[in-house]
Amino acid sequence: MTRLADALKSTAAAVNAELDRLIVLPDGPESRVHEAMRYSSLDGGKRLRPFLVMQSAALFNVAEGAAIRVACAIEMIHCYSLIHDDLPCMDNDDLRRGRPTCHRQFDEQTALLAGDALLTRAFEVLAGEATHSDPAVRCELVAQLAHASGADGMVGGQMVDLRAAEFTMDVAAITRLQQMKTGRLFGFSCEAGAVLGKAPAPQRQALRNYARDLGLAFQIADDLLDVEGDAAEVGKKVGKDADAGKATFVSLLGIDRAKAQADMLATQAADHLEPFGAKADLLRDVARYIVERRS
Ligand code: GRG
Repeated sequence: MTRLADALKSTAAAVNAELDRLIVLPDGPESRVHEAMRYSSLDGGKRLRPFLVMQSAALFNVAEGAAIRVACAIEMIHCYSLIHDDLPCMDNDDLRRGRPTCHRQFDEQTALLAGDALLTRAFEVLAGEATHSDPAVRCELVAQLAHASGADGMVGGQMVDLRAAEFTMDVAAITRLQQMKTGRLFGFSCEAGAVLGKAPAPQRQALRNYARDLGLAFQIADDLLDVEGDAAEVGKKVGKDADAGKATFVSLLGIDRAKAQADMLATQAADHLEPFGAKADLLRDVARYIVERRS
């Protein structure tokens, strides 16, 4: 998988360089929030969502300079969600991406504001003319990202997660929760290239199908890492789900069936890419990587 490792590395470098340009440090006292935004978004993470944006955009020969802005916008949303998820009122975590969480490094108020500011900056970037010459395309990206990350998507999924003890969380309920909480951002990332490239409906649908299976495979792998992973390697605390008595794919299916399910979903995800031929090979590779990763 050197081909994938090299491609992930080069996307991460491009994302870092663009985020560095997009989140500048001003002179005034407000610079503390910019510092916290940079702390939590530069130099860290696997950059999976940006990678999916860049690869889906490449399928339609979209200019890299446009795609990288969308890649950074989705990463900003993802980083905001991690900052807020780590806060004392949520998971109260000390470690993220192998470093102190934002509120530990700065303080709770600054972390809250840094998350808010990354969230809003993401939409400012999408709305910028450099993202696409057609305002209708920019508008569609803004609307889709808002839908994916808001109360009908990631935030809604987090709400269901917080209320999980009130309901019977069977496999169907966990699947719905995870599709909202993590799946929708993967969905946006995979479809964004098709939106930028004004791709026809069947190709957009193929990418949506790929994203649906990939997102679930990712979440099952994440649940497995929480049981089997090593905190130093994963870069965050593990064993949290069991400690919290949470129902997960692993607690419901058991380790072996969860692994088999993740493996089947990764294969199925790759199968949806058939219309794109060899051009989608890196997207196929990443589906496999997502279930085999150690962090
Ligand atoms: C408005 C308070 C408030 C919250 C926003 C917190 C939140 C809504 C949603 C939580 C979303 C969340 C943290 C989901 C977990 C998804 C997940 C497994 C993240 C880790 O993703 P990776 O493995 O991480 O891609 P890296 O570090 O590689 O980017």
